[in-house]
Amino acid sequence: MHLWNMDNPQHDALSAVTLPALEWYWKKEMEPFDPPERFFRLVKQPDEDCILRDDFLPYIKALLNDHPGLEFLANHAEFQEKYAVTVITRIFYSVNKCHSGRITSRQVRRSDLLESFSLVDEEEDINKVTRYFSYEHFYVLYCRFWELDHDRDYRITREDLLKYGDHSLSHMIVDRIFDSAPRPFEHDKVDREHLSYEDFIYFMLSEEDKSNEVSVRYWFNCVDVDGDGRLNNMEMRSFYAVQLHRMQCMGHEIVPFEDMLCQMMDMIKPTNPDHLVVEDFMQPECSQVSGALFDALFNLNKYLLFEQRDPFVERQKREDEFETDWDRFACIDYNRLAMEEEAREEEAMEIDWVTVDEDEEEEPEFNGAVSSEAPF
Ligand SMILES: [Ca+2]
Ligand SMILES: [Ca+2]
Repeated sequence: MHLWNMDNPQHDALSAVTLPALEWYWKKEMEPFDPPERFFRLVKQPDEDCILRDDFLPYIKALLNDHPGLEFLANHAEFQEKYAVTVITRIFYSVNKCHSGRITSRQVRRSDLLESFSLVDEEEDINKVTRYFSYEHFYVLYCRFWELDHDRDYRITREDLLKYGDHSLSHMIVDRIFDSAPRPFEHDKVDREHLSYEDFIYFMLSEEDKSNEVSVRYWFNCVDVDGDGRLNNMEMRSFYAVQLHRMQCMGHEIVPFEDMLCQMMDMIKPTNPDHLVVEDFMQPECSQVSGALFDALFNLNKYLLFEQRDPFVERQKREDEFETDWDRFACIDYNRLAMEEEAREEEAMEIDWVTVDEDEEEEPEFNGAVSSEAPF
């Protein structure tokens, strides 16, 4: 309608779509183009040359109204909104690799957006649509954010992020995440003291799957402190020094920097042994090991796991049903959260019984005691 009104100023402005307007639209905007270009033109605003964040909203709203897998969210406007934010941010993470916040026609063409949109249209089990739309993936992302955002102002601080994954990140990488990691939106006024939920999604997707191009660039950017596009010994050594200190404090056997680096270089086999460039991490045989170097530099818990890895578990991992490390992580973490939630519910029921038995009249005072619970 907007397009028609812009293109036909000689007519009275339309307030509803008429058949001639629809035919005109089809002939002008759809018929001459192939499916990816049609998708692009349909989603973007008529006077823009790229897709912006809010352009996906009407489609996610329609999905929330019609998809059987999302029916149970019908009376929870707040979670519907968070679901939409999550799906849209995940789309930008994978499709808008340059993180400009503007998806171009070329990016649509090189992405799996069309397949994902048509899959979610056909597939009744929303959790099978692991690209962008899975409810379980949303649940995991949002619960993890909720756990850290204890004051409920919808943003997290450096202190909060240090608690992520059982305090697995070093303070040095947390500072770099806040100071220089890519952010999805609001580029002109980035709040470097906080991470929004959208920023957190970028962080968490990168943290839990270090084997794809977007996450490699995310972490590379964080460790490349001088920004020259190379990871040199000094940069890696300074991150590793913080890890060494933590290993010592916790009484773990320490691995000297040179030994760690030597082991990593043997796996990554960079073109130039003096420094690493992003392309070194992108070699196909490298995708499963490149994350190990990043973990060695800033994620103590994962590095210790890597050091003690069990070849049997490694093989199982390679042969399981999951396409990506993120899918595997999200499935395991969803089950963990669901079990915790179940245990909490059982506990709450027991408390209820006790209250009813002992002190029936005071029961209403229990309201409000649930603020630390997960949001669902
Ligand atoms: Ca907060
Ligand atoms: Ca550098």
